[in-house]
Amino acid sequence: MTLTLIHLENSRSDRIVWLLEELGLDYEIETHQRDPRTGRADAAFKKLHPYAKAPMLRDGDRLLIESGAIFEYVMGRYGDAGLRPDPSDEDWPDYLQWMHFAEGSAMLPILLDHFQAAGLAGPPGESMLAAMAKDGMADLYAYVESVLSERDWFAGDRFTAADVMMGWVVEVVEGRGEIGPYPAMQRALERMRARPAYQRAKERAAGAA
Ligand SMILES: N[C@@H](CCC(=O)N[C@@H](CS)C(=O)NCC(=O)O)C(=O)O
Repeated sequence: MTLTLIHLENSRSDRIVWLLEELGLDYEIETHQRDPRTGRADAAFKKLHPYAKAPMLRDGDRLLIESGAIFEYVMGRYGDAGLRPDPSDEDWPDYLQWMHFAEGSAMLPILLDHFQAAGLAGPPGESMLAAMAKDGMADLYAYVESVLSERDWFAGDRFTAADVMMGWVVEVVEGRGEIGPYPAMQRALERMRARPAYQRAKERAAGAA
């Protein structure tokens, strides 16, 4: 079995590198660059799949897209190293929620705000969409902060794959320069970054060619 992560620099595929390191699996990385002007993936990347988005994972003749699906696929097929609570576990509902929340809810207001700030919805800050994005982000940040104020990890008192999914979202908040008022999010990032698999993933993604 050779797993190949089709990796786009500075993207959601950072999550998959971290997950694969947490699981201790062998894998290769095929790195693609973003167009410096548009931020979009390069032409070779776009030819790989009819809905080419990072991350993509190749396993034999299968090519999967969608972060959460790739998480479930890899852990289901190659073992979860204890990072996926069993349905009988009291933390399972939280685990499920955060696994899906990361892409299903959290990224929407962040992307709306990103695009309106880039002027795609008229003058930045003036459209209805800008107001909607700002409200959505305020709700999102308050919710995540309240949960991380009560516990160390998204799905209870131990690290799970949901922390890898949501950890990337918290890194986006930090990357936007907006994490300052949120000490629980900051502490969560410190805990994540202290994990050896996280550090290996960063080195691996940076060195991948
Ligand atoms: N919900 C999808 C989102 C995938 C997505 O939008 N990926 C971005 C990178 S973070 C991408 O491929 N952008 C480059 C492009 O669209 O050309 C997932 O989690 O996999």
